[in-house]
Amino acid sequence: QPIGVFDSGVGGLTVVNKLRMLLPHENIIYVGDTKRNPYGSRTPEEIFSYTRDILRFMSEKEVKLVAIGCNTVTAVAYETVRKEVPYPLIGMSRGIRTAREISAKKKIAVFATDLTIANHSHKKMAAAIDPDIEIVEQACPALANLVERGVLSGEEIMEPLRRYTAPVIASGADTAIFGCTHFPFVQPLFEELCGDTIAFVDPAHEMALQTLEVLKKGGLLNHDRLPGYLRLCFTAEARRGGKLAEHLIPANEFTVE
Ligand code: DGN
Repeated sequence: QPIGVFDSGVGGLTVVNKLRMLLPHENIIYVGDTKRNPYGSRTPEEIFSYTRDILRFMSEKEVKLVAIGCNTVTAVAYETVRKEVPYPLIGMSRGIRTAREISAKKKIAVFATDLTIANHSHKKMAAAIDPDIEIVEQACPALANLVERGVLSGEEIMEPLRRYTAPVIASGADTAIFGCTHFPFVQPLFEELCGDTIAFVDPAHEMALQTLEVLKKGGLLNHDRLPGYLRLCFTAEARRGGKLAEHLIPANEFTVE
């Protein structure tokens, strides 16, 4: 049985990437909702409806677990929809635990979509883990869409990135979390702008560890010695999705539908 992973578009591929490193024998079905992207500026009702559509599709594919590769869906819908499905549903990790280990100042920035920032979900989780952590929230409204369109370098993306990183640099945060799964695609650009002062955390790593743990506990690990397959499904423009996937995953290792 496969694992399901989904996102509003290509962002969740950064999660697939980490999952495949940690769980190379698992089969993965990925759904990128490229038709209805971006989710970051949708209403909560729309997010619920899209999420339920995708989870229905995953049920038809008889998945044994679904990992949500999208912070926006996790922030808005996770707590409700997890009770509606017969398999374990894992929300996108917030990366707070990893960031806390790294941050000497306990001053941690979060780059995310408008909707995720408006939800303050990183702030809430940080407060629950360690009240001494200070979270600096930075919405990046244009960024997910640029990455989605494959704009991974040049002035078109550097201009908004400079605007988003400047206040975070000024805040003195020493660590930053990618609070949107599209953003690790452009980690080198973030690093170019933030110099050596900020360390970046991709929460997909925490999430992959959590997935491993849930599979193990449920006796659901695939003990096949063969490498797992990866099937990428996009609700529109499958070729574009497949092209971006090549940035992360060796080209001949997946099929696109
Ligand atoms: N990749 C998604 C996230 O992590 O929030 C959302 C991107 C989007 O649709 N704007």
